[in-house]
This record gives sequence, structure tokens and C-alpha cells, in this order.
Amino acid sequence: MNLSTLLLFSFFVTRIVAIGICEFAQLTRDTQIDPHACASSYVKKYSTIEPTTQSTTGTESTSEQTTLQICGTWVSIWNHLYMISEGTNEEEFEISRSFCQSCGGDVVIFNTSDLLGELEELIVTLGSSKSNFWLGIQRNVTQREYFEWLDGRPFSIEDSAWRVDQPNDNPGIQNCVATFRNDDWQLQDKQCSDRYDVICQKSL
Ligand SMILES: [Ca+2]
Repeated sequence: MNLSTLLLFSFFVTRIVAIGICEFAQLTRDTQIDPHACASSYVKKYSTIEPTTQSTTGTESTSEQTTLQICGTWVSIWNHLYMISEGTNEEEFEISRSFCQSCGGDVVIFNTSDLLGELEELIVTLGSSKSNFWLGIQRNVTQREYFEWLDGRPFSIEDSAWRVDQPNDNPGIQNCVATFRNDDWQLQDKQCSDRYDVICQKSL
């Protein structure tokens, strides 16, 4: 046996022994063996099952808690029940809508000629100090110049409830509508991925 054959033989023997140790560690779940000292196949196998973000402080769960989870108290006003997501974080429109639906309602809609007046009265009556809310109005995505309430009724873009220069569909994907306290509750079209509070409504 020449030198090169001997070296090649030694390499394979070493690899077989290393893999054997690693496979044994896998079977016995011996956590004392450093996986980085094992064959690459062993490391890859274990990298798929090792926890990557486990925490003893629980801080990782904070991001999940930002979603709306706990229904508040429904308040009876104008023959409907209303609720604002007090005590929770602002969320995207679809998450906010799912929250309202999970609580038995939907995002608020109105049937009035005085939308801004009713909005202010409603929020004051609910006692909310929050400032920006999703409303149950969405852009018609096939006829983008039109908006509709969630129950299908048209919402006029000529309505004086819009803030000046709104709706402007900037940058061409503003399919949701929110109301803003600092704008006297006037409306703006916004991206549905923006995050605001929400007013939920359900029938008595
Ligand atoms: Ca806009």
C-alpha cells in the first residue's frame, strides 16, 4: 500500500467513525456533543429541528400580541352596538376587519347625510381618545374612481367628508379609507396595509 492509498484509507475511516458518533448522538439525543464537530450531513439534519427564536423572557411573543385579540365592550347607540379597539395596537384593515368579525360585527358603516357629525358624536360617546380609525369604505378595484360601503352602497367621492385633495389614490393602491381626528374627522384614502384603530359595529 503506497502513501496516497494509505491517506485515502485513513480519511474514509475517520469519516465513518465521525458519522457513527453523530448518528449515535442523534439516537440518544446527547446534547453534549457539539454538532459543529460532526459531519456536515449531521449538522444539516439537526439544523432543521433546532429552535431558532426560543426565549426565556417571552419577549418574542410581543409581536403576536400586537394583533387585535380581545373584544371590548359593545355600547348601544342609534339602535346599533359599537366598539373601539381600545387597549390594543393599530392594525392593517383586513386584520382590523377580522377582529370586528370575530367579535360578532364588522367595520363601521353609516347611512347619513352628516357623516362627520355622526363620526364625532359616536367617538365622543364611546369616550375614545384615539385619533385614526378605519371605516367600512373601500375603493372599487375595477372602477377605481368609485368607493363603496362594505354593504355595497356607493359612497360619493364628491362628499364633503373628504379631506382637501383626497381621495388621491397615491400611489395607485389606496383602496381603504380612514378618518382622522386632526382633520376634523375628514376622510382620506389610504393603503390597506397602513395601521389604524378601528370602529366596529353590529346590530342589536
Ligand atoms: Ca390618499
